[in-house]
Amino acid sequence: MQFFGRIGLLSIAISIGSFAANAEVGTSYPKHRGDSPLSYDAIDIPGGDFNVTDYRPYTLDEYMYYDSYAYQIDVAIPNNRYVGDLAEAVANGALSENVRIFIPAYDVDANTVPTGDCDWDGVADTLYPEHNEVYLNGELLGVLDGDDGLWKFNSEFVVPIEKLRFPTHPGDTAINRVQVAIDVKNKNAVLSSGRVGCRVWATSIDWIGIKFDAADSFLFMTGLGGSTDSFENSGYPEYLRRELGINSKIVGHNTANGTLGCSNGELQSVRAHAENFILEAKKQAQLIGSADFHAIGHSMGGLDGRMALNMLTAGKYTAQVGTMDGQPISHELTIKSLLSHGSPHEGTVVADYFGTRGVSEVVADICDLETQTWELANQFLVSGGTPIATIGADADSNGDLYVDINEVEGNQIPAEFKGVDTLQHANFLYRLIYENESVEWGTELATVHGIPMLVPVVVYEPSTPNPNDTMVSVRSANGVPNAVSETSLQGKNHGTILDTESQSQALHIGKSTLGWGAK
Ligand SMILES: [Ca+2]
Ligand SMILES: [Ca+2]
Ligand SMILES: [Ca+2]
Ligand SMILES: [Ca+2]
Repeated sequence: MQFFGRIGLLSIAISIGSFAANAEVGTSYPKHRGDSPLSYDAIDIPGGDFNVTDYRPYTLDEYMYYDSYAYQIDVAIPNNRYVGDLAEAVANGALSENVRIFIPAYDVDANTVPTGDCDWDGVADTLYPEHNEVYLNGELLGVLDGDDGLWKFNSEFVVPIEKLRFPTHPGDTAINRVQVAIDVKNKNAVLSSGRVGCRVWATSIDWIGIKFDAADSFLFMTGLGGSTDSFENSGYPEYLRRELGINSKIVGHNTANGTLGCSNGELQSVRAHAENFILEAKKQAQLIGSADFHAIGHSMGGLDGRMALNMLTAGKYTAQVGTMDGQPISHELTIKSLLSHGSPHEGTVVADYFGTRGVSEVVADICDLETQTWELANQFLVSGGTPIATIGADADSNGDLYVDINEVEGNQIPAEFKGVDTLQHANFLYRLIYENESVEWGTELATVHGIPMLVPVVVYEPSTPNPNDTMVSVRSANGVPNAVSETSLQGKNHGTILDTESQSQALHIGKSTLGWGAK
């Protein structure tokens, strides 16, 4: 028996993996300027949770004595890393309790007691070692350490995170002010003549860095139809915020329509969703000042997520996450993990069935959910080592091969719709998946007007029992090659696979295998 649909599958290997053409330059930030032997990128890449200033004419990289100004160094350092509620984030471990401030300083004569007659009156004055005070947002943190003629990497300034200013809304920028007052003690020294101030010491500062650690936030990927409703009504984002202190963003999309056509195996609509997702992820990265995310996909969203991982493996995608001394900082967009809820990783016979009825020609999304598409896609779709965890479910909680009114509660196909009893439809789909491996157009030899010829017929390939959530089988939902975790829930349908019980399972999986909440 031959299957018409398989011809198109050859194209999948070509279309997957052809994204390198979209490659952008990777992480970029201003180059270090200055004389200290240690650049800031020895600490971390600037941007996100590392705010740096390196280039300020007449301020940084200048050998400076005290003068009439209160502070010889006075810099405003932007912080655009949005972490939501600060206290909530710290309490849940999503944000470090402390901030560390780095200041490489040259020629801080902290250990030399000078002698001299600064006011020329013949009487030796009481003078002091170099005492350079460091302030954050007007509050004294301590003094710079160092020695004569040497660069000293000052990294001892550790302050509670509450002292640092954070943006209160995504897209906002907070300003933190770091000030250094040079040779304060000699500036205020009372000399033998009664005069005040003796110009003794000078110092030079190369750059100032403010470092904290924040956990990566979540991007929710919506299922078939792209509506954000399912996540918005699930309480899922709120649950993760309460439990982990981490904010999230729901990414929706349009339904890919028939203009994409249905060429089995090309994954045109999955790719269109993934491209849209990457675009939205870049926007979110710019708004929150971080290009690292964990992705959570429902239904088709999980497939879009795998395509996005494939695209990120094939080429670099970057997002501007902030600025440093007025220059842009770009980070590589990184999806740290993917968790899918009820995603048909091996396709679904529901799509096959509708495919044989012409629906795939109208809705390209259906086309990309067919089983034969994923038979081959799973061989080519690589995730670049990103951990993927999957959750599937069997809606038939009592195993009587019938989904009753309770078992379809919260499902996309409810027991009743506008006064019509639709329970039979849910049961039709449950049995369709339960009993069949695939539904495809095939051919059979028939005699037409006395002439033997191949005629198209719909072929049901029977399956071993295939428990499912009325849309996706447990096996398909857990069908990602090399998943780090596979979970099968009992008594959850395609809608309730996002419910509170499922969410607490997800949280456990996310924390134990996907690095959720890690800073
Ligand atoms: Ca004197
Ligand atoms: Ca000095
Ligand atoms: Ca510098
Ligand atoms: Ca049942």
